[in-house]
Amino acid sequence: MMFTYAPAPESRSIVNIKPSYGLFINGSFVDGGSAFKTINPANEEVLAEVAEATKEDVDRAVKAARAAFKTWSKLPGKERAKYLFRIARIIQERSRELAVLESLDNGKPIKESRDVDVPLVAAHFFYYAGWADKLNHAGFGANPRPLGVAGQIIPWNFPLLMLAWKIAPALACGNTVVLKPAETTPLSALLFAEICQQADLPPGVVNIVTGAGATGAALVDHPDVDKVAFTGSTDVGRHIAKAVAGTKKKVTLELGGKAANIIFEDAPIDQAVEGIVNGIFFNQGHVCCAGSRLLVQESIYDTLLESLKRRMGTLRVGDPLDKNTDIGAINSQDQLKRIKALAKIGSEEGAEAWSPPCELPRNGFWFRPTIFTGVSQAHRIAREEIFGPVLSVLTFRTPAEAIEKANNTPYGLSAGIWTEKGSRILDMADKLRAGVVWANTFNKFDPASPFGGYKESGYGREGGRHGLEAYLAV
Ligand code: TXE
Repeated sequence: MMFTYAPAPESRSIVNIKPSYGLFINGSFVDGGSAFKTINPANEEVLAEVAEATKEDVDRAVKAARAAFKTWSKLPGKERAKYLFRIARIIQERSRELAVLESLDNGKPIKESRDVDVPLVAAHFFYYAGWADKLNHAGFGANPRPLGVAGQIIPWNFPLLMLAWKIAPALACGNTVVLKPAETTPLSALLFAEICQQADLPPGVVNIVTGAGATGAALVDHPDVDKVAFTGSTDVGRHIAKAVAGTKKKVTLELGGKAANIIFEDAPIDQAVEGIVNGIFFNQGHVCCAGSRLLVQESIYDTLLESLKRRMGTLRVGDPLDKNTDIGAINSQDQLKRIKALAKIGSEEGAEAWSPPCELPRNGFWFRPTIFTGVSQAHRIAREEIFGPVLSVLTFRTPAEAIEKANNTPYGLSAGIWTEKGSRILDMADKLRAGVVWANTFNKFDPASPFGGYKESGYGREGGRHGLEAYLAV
């Protein structure tokens, strides 16, 4: 899908951030109890105070969603589609504002929020708007029914995009929603709430409750929630799976990853280097499907590493609102601590770290793009999700060894293959235990493509036709 964009939205003044925000319940912003601060991770400036939803607030939101479900679920699909198309168009109209706000609250480079996140958000609403009146006899039964109230919990790495992945299919199928954004990135969800008002979405169809883990837990535990959709850490995912076991609730979990990006000797090196850089440094490596394990065929190891280091030397780390920035800020102090701790373990276990020389801003949370060489499969940096701009480099000799190493992980979300040989791509894609396999590209997303994992990466699929199944009683 193609969109036309206005000039670079590098100015902070494009967005009007209020000093404080309430909860969005039943179509209005309402007071919540206590408040927490959300900060700009690039300079630690407080952006706004946001209400922390209590159990009672979550109950109010679920009740509003339940009441709205009665009429929303009965609307003809083509009427629901009109609202979703309207939301998609407003997202396009307000794309500069959304992109700047997302970069301020999250720390991601403006060229990513402007050219990747926000266009994909609009594309998801357009895509699922198109489905809303085509559900009957589309393989879900003659007259598929929505599940009811969906409780949706999303992380901080793609705040608006994860919201779109969750809200667009849920609404298209006739469900109503209570969504909790992550505590470090609540602002774009609150701007989305304003967009729902602007689109005249009936009150209660979308409710946004801000807060930390306890707010999420209250949503998961609420007896009148019919479906829980979660994207986040494997630990919290496990906890949620236990909490909903034995209840009426359906659940989908999209958890961590440790993807292998596999480079064969016949791959076009320059293209592969771009794919490696995109695979691990896009969004500071805060990506569940990041290509965080590089598997290089031994015969090209030296050439590839030399090209990769040269390319890394050109990456610009710094102000997320500068349109030339390639790598922005780490989203939070906690995440920076996690990245530093694992990188330290990498060095202690004997791997060798390398980063290009680059100056980091004085305030805020920053981590240099880093590669570790001399990594073995037993090293923790080869096994655990780092969720930062840190790449572990391993080697292989044969395709069989590449598959064995790529699959040697508790996760199973994504993988990449770089080779000129079509037959090898098909063979590898079949043998890789990963929900998504990219060939000669990486981190490519489309609303029509299902996304989700195997093993400890979770279960259920989002995106495409499969994404609808998660919100229908089929
Ligand atoms: O995740 P959490 P965190 C991984 C990544 C990262 C690690 C920790 O490896 O380093 O997780 O990140 C809400 N009941 N991913 O601590 O805690 C929370 O408020 C219900 C991968 O930020 O899982 C937020 O909205 N909800 C991942 C959301 O869960 C709870 C993206 C995610 O936060 C809750 C993010 C509870 N008990 C982190 N506790 C991916 N798959 O993309 C917290 N939450």
